[in-house]
Amino acid sequence: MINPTKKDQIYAETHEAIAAFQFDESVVAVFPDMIQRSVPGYQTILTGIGELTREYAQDYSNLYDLGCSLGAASLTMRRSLKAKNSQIIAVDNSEAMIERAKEYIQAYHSKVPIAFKKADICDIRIENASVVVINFTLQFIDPKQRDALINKVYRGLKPGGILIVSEKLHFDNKAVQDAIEHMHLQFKRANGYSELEISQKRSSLENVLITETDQQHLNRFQQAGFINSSIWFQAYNFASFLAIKQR
Ligand code: GEK
Repeated sequence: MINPTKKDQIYAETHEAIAAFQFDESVVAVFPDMIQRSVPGYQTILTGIGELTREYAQDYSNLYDLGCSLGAASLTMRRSLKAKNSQIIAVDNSEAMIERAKEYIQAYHSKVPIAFKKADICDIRIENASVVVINFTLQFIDPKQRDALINKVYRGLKPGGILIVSEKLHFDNKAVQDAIEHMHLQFKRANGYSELEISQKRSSLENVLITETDQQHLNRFQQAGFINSSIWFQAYNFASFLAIKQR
């Protein structure tokens, strides 16, 4: 059973060689602690996902949580859901994550079904959707595949449906990039990560987590067909976007 308070110490000791970051058993076991201590505003974003779901989920529709990890966004969506006869589809391509997510979610009872699927989010069908959440997962997708994924989401959304995308960002302006990155470093230090942990984690994420600017994201939403999109929340270099499909 998952222990949501188990501390992330994956990079606390010196690693001889830093392997590319993977969502394997070792990460799954500490995931709630890792994401809380690394992503400023994570909890507020989950609360916002709940609020937006309450407003925008439609009866007889699908709600998607793409890159669900342990299902935190699915849970918050389910708690806030007012729409009738809708279901949540939670997708992740890490076997370890999906298996733990299933166990984890069993602890919470609800009549709203959550269907867990182990799949690449670039390969699945999106249909009859009213809410699609991609919470800190687009950044792990090959940049060449990102346009196709967002286009697919747009096509699969019902009129009036929404897409929520949360991402780590970078900034074109070097002075701004340095200042905000420094604030994020301070956030991690304040949350107990050592210099060794921070630098080893950074190496392991290189070429795995590929950030874009806010404008790149907004342009992609527009090109996919979303007329209405904006950042609705930002903490340092972590932001969440809302895109609404016209009715
Ligand atoms: C949360 N949304 O707690 N297809 C499916 N899943 C993928 C893919 C892919 N191509 N690439 C990566 N993943 C969650 C947090 S974590 C964010 C999401 C982070 C999955 C990967 O296995 C992992 O579970 C998740 O995306 C990213 O609200 O760790 O920073």
